[in-house]
Amino acid sequence: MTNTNTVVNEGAESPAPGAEAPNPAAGTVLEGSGDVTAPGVGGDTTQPAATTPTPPAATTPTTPSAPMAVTVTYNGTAYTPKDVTIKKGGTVTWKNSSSGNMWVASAQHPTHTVYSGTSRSAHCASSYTGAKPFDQCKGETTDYTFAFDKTGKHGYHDHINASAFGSVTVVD
Ligand SMILES: [Cu+2]
Repeated sequence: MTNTNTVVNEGAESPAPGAEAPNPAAGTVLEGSGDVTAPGVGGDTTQPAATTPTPPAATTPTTPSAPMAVTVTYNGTAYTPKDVTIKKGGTVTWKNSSSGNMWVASAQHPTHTVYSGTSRSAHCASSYTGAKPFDQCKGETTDYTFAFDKTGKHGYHDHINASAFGSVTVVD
């Protein structure tokens, strides 16, 4: 019998589990290393000012500006249109469609002082040299035009037939 020494090479030990102990330093949680500053904490959390979307400027219907020139027709008994509005510096032309004379004049009948501040006897006198009065100063079959540079509502009438009247509103 031959003993076969079966040499079992057992020497080979399994390599020491080289697994080295994990470096203790690694993964060490550095405690107290500071506050985990939450972003925004402490700071002024400036919220983007609640942006209230400004509605596109309330589209105010653009007021049609007053005209610079208006025509009023006089038929001998009434002015049409009776009340008109013009822009400051604008003019009103009274068309005399009657068969007779027309005498447009500022209120108040019979002195006509309201618009110009002077009376008919003064501003219609041939010697008058002041500003042109709002007074036709005589009856005419023709048209009459007057430029207004004073804002406000100015009443007028026909000096020949004072029951016919109207107004001119002058705006800036
Ligand atoms: Cu009058």
